[in-house]
Amino acid sequence: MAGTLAAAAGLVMPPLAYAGSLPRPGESLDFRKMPAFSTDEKLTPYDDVTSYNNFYEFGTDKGDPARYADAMKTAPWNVKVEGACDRPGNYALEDLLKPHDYQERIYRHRCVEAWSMVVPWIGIPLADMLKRFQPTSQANYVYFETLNDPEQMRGQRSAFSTIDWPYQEGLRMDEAMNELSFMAVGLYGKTLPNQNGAPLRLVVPWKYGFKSIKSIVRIRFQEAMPPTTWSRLAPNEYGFYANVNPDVDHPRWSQKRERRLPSALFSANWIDTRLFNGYEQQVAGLYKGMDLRRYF
Ligand SMILES: Nc1nc2c(c(=O)[nH]1)N[C@H]1C(S)=C(S)[C@@H](COP(=O)(O)O)O[C@H]1N2
Ligand SMILES: [Mo]
Repeated sequence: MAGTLAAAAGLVMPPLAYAGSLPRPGESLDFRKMPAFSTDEKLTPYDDVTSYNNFYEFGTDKGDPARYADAMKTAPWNVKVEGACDRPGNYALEDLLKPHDYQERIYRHRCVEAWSMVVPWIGIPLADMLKRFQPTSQANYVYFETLNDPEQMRGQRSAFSTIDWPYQEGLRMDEAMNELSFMAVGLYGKTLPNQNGAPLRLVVPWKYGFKSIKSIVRIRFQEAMPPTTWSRLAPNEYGFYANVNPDVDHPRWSQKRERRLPSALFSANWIDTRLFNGYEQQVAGLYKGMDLRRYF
């Protein structure tokens, strides 16, 4: 009986390959290059992008995610959409991605720890995805959550972990709808390696890297500013906004410069950090009249 139903629903047929469908891990993606969202800067090599990571669910060492993230199962993958929107639901990843064409965007990525990379991401504009859920006028903020599964994520099992899982992030609605905000499914032309946040991760290039939450399983539209992992852990060090700003130092180090990867710690390739990570033209308007020292 179950077999008959599955056959009737087409579930036993091999899935057809079409633009926008979800390819298998490590598979090449079809995408359009986007000259308006690119840079002349040298790309950080694939090996560095995929072996020097922050993904505390798998440990705090930069090599831990590449070492351990394969234990995470990324298919099937569902994303719960809830809160102030007209189209809430529990969506299969394929259905979320199906209507969209993939773009390549080459963005700078600036970690709050003062290292940076240049990454060719593949994905879709966040605004295009969020609009489909029809957020209501109550939706002032959008909240994101990472998978919480200690069996698959050894960092969540660690007794030394200070993070209250799941990892949480959020954006003001106008930030989320900005043309730069991006939902990535791949990098370097292929689906995301697990250590980079497979199968779906946010990329917000004018903000410190911790805003770019990985392996997303929940999206919620809400009226109030959501709690976020790092601002809860150390509110005097990490704010909700987390805009890259060389004039607002971290309490324990300067943010004026950054170490561009690849670079060894002691023969480091230091460059000046730019306001909004060099994306001032696209995003400065979002913060007009706001004191960036107070709203850091
Ligand atoms: N769920 C989750 N998302 C996360 C993190 C994390 O620990 N857990 N680390 C953040 C930080 S601090 C950075 S710098 C980027 C790193 O992304 P990358 O490893 O793809 O370069 O992921 C961000 N997203
Ligand atoms: Mo980071």
